[in-house]
Amino acid sequence: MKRISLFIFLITVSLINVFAALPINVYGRDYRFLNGRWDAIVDLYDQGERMKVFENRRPEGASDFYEYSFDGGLRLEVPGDWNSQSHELKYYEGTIWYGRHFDAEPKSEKREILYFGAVSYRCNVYLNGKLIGSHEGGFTPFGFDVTDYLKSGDNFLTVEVNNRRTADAIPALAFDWWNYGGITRDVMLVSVPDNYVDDYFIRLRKGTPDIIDIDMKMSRPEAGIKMAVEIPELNKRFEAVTDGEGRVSGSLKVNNLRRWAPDAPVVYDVIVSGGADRVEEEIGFRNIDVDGTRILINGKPQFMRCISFHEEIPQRMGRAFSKADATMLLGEASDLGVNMIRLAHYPQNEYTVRMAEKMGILLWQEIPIWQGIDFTDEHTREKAKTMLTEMISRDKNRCAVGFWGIANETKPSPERNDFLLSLLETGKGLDSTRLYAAAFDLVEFDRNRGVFTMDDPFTDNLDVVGVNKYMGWYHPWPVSPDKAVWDVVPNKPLIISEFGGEALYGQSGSRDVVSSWSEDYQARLYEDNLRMMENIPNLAGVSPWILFDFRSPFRFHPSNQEGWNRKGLVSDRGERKKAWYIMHDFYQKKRSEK
Ligand code: GCB
Repeated sequence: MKRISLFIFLITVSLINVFAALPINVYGRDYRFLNGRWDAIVDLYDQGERMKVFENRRPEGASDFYEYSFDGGLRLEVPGDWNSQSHELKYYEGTIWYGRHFDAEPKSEKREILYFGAVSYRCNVYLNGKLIGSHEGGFTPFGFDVTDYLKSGDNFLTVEVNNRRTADAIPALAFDWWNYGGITRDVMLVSVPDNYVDDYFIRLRKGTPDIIDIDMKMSRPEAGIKMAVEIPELNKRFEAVTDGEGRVSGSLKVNNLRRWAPDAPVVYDVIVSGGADRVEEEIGFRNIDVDGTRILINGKPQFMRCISFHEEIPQRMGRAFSKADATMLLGEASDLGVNMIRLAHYPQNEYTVRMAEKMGILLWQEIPIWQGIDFTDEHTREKAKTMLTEMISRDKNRCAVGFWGIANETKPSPERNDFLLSLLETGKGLDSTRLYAAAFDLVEFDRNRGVFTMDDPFTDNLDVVGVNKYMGWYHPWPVSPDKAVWDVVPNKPLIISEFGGEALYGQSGSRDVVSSWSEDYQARLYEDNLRMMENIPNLAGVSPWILFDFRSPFRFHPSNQEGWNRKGLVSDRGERKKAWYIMHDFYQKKRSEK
């Protein structure tokens, strides 16, 4: 408990940390990776702080001794979760200290930013023995300006990582996926000019096919700095000088713009410059709107053929983090015939988002507000806002992201409503061009009316409503599937954001018995659900749960689950189940209907 309060203290310190710095689009800059094998110390009882492990001392005098050493112990791959790297760490929830040396040659005209793609779940970062900052939240990037802390020659970087579940965390105490801990995404040292392009938001203006709005910011609040956006292929250039806050805003009219769409993933090379800085980007432009119960992409209605996956490679039983991982996950999704992915249940790595964009796959990206969140806790609310801000800040220039998801399966209460409203306010303050969505599991069958309904007035605040409904799995059918009538958010687009059931690949059994855990029952469940969905009047898309079987401590059945949620259309070893083919055919049909 004490330990967690120390973390909270350090994280609070980090909120006022003068070194916190995160230039947008680190991959478009001058950087070097600090990935690789790091030394590690497992600190189950949280003693490292007291021992000052971050000082990385070695005995010098005859009476010196230290009860730790980074040398000769455990080594862990970065990026990577620790759970999949050692059998003993499979269930580990606690602290691990990561340490590594690296050489640096700081240049006087440059600033050096230490960047972390994600650390799960909370961390304190020390450079050459000094605390430089902290972060909480396992799925979003953060960075620190370490220019004044870097030495010429050898430097020692220590990261204290803790993944203990707590009631005030997001997600909180229990969630249906593996609680991977570690430095799970790229670590980079990014070199930028002294005054650098800190941020930009370049997007198509809502409701117009040809006006690109531009907002940019330099790192220093200094007037008179020239900033520019260039799109060579369109022969367009925007130029302006910063105001006293270091900001620039404006727009470009483009007559011959080809818009990005799921079946036409057009992206343009874009060069953003400011002062001595220059960042290379690829940006696509598209409109996304709602018209009654339909979702429009570039003004045309589109039925969303969606799937979800966790950021996990089941074959490796570990977190996905690389381009190769993104290729595998997106490739399997694309084979299913999707035009959209709901990235479950948290922001996933930038490789996945950028690759999806190139492949023409629309994304629903959400923060891990997943059941069991303490909506009464002010700190938790602030954390949620930070996560939302970090997610939007990283991906606001990714046209593939069409939806920001703010919550999954929450129950109405004044506190919940207030919490989610404040998230919407934060989100829309940063980006009002996308659709805001959340997924709910409150649809019930009203026996008096004989219809499926949902009573959650919060849905009024959203553009698109997701419904997770496990008919034939958690809920027996009250009427036959083709007789099911839905009256759920009738005036809005509804996406069935989850449905499905579990089956062990290769297991045959009765099509009528849930507990057969068979591919046959799962296939029938899919047939039934799709039949029901054909009659949902405001249905704008469907998303089976889930592409791959995934690891979850929720799932203890000894022969059918063994720590795996088996709702995948594809097994943990990549084998397609019968239900995969049903979904594939359905998506083929939907595609030809458009
Ligand atoms: C849900 C959750 C999802 C679970 C799924 C299940 O409603 O949103 O995270 O994994 O159900 O398998 O029960």
